[in-house]
Amino acid sequence: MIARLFKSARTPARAPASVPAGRRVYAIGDIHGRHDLLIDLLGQIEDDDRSRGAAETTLIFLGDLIDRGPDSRKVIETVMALSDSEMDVRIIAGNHEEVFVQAASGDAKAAKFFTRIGGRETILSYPIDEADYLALEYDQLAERLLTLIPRDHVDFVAGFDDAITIGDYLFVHAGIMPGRPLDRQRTEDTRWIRDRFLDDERDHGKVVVHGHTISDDVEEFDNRIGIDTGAYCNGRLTAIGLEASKRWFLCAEGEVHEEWRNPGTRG
Ligand SMILES: [Mn+2]
Repeated sequence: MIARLFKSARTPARAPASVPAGRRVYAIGDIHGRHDLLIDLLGQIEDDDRSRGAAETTLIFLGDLIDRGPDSRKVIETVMALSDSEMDVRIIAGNHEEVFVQAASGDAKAAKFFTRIGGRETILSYPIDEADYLALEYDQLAERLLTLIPRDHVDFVAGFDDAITIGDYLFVHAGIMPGRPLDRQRTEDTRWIRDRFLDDERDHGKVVVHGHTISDDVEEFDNRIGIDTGAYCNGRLTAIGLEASKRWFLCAEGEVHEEWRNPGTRG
């Protein structure tokens, strides 16, 4: 972590990154079932957007909307409603969305893995008793998920993007594989990568805005900006705002329940 703090000081200065004239972009980090923080942050973004005057505004979700926190179903419903509204909404799939879609499609192995990474809380946000849930074997659980989770939720999540480019910025869930062309990135990297990306000091051609790896505060470097501030475990959900070469951050803060920090496995 110390090495990362000194990274930006060693990187030579270059022209500031920007988004095209007339555009304004907000990107929201990993929500992980914290519907309360999402509603708070969306309110802040609405006020901020209005106060900055007219622009073509885009709202980006950086993935991991679900799991670990208590209200994943409500998060999906809220984001579905937003994407059906007039607003320009773009949503990136995180590693948790990838496993959710596999588990909700009847795959028992995926269902087992899902429950190990906080999917238990997502499942229990749908109408099933905890006792019923605990009584199911994984193949039974996978079958139950086919009807428990509405198909329109699964189809919605399955349609999320892998990466979005706007101006000098690239938005992805986890990061990119350094040295590989940005238009030839693999989803296993953009959804799952950690240290090989986080520790790399090269100019990637775009400033990479990402979530996935939690930090206590925003990690802002010349080549990447990490905004996963740990909604479920630190009680902080962060958004970045971008316009021309300006950059700013908004944050919703709330309490953390101890059980969210320790997503249980089944049985
Ligand atoms: Mn993630």
